[in-house]
Amino acid sequence: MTETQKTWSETESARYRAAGHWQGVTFGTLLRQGAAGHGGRVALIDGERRWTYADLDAEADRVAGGLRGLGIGRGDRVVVQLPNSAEFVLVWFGLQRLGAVPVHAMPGHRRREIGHLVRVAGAVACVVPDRHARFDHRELMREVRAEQGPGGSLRHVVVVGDPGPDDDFVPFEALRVDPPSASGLTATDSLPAPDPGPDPDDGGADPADVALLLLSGGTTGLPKLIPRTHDDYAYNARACAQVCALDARTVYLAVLPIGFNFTFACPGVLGTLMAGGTVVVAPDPSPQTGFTLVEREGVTLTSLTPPLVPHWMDEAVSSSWDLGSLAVVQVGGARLPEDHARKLGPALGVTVQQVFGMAEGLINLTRLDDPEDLVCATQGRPVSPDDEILVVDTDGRPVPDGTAGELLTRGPYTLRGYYRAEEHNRTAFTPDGYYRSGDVVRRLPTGHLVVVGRIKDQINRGGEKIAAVEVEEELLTHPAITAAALVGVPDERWGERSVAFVVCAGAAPSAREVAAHLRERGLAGHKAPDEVVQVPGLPLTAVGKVDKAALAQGFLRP
Ligand code: OOB
Repeated sequence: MTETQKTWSETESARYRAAGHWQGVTFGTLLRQGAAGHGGRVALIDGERRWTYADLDAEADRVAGGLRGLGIGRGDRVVVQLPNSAEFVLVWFGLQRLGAVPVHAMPGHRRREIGHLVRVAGAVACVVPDRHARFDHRELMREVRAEQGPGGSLRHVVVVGDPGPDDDFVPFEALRVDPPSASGLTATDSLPAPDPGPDPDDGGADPADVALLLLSGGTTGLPKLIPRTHDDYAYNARACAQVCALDARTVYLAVLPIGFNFTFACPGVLGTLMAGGTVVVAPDPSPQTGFTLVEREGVTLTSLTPPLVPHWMDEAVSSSWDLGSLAVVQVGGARLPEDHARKLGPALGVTVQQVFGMAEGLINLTRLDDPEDLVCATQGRPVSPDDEILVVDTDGRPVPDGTAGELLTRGPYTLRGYYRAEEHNRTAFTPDGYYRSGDVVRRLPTGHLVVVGRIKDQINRGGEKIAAVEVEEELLTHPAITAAALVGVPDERWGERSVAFVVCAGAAPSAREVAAHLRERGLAGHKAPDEVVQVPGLPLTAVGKVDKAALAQGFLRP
């Protein structure tokens, strides 16, 4: 297939290289360098299991050996749907070692999302847990495979844990094959002996190649894929690490889903590993689990979404945890109420950092030495001096600082086009390459941005993004529903919750029934509306679009 992936121009690329942003090093090589530089230091901790940099490097080789034995190589896409565990990191670097491309799925994704990702990415394999959160991912993979049919791209399913009765599901353990160069011995092995790759560090990948595919929050049908290159994503992590002053003493606790861009590279897992620090994986986001790990491992940095903040504060003040090592807590993904921002620092004895980022690229951080008012009342400023920001009115004209407008951005780590989405790319970017974020912001003279709203048709439920259109289309497949609009309304706990306004000939289904229907359709659970409200008809704007503002307002004044 000929691909016309939109990317940076030669001039821009040269500029980003000259500035030192793009360093021309792939992730496979970065890990090798890490092992050479601080091989004996602890890189990764998951429960009782620990990997030094040297271990992680050797493990990446083993995983790569097994994946190569399956025929996976440079440029191949592999959907990785793993919960917070060391295996995510091992698989990720194993793929990087081959120049293959992980697609970051979320643990909550179901048949619709995973099937879509496999199709759009043309994925050759999926890596899943056996079971997670009382859900059997092998069952999900059987369904996805059946849907793909014999002509589909999917050739392998790798299962971390028990592969179950399907004899063609590959157990992750059997995948770990020592490369022939290392010892001449193979760890396990019914699998064919691996061929040595063209380059043992990264499968011969070019730093300008796509290194991973992230998921967009989405405003259209199903999630779009965001191509991130080695050069751009390494810079994303490094620039964030610099702002956060990471070094070899950093101990980062991954609380949010590890495949989430925030957790993985802002600075997160990658930023910490690139600084020679230690990553600790939290199996769940509860403050009890988090604080236990802070005490045990001396965690210095972590990141949360706003709905977790009150729980973490309550636990910190009501029990006697020793949180002395914890220096910085980042909060992002959705708007953090200013009041919570002010209380969080004193409650945990930490410096708070607000993070306004997007999988598409641009990351804004408040600085560790910013005055309290900027930390608590803004969502930070761009991490790179070469991030270009425009705040524009509805005609696309720049507005003065202090005035609200849509945020447009381009720069050294912001995409120029979604993956295989030419049609969508025509409207998602300006002709000169700015990404239209759909966020409404005010810029202060300091460069800090305040997120004041959104023009994209998306609901942000405590950091989890829901594309209204996607859910509306699914709601219409319910036999009782003839018209539907999904609207976000303010919510104490989530910041925003989703309300489905439905038109029905008879009685409307309950929220429970709707949730069951959407689950049946294969949709991730967080997309089910929190409430279902029956209306006689959907109000329209002057131009004939559904008037969501009116629906939301009517909801506030019952
Ligand atoms: C992060 O990434 P995504 O791709 O899940 O969502 C991006 C969108 C932004 O366009 C904005 O609408 C919203 O999430 N958002 C915020 C926010 N952080 C993200 N809205 C208000 N305040 C904030 N602090 O959510 C993401 C990626 C990397 C780092 C952090 C968050």
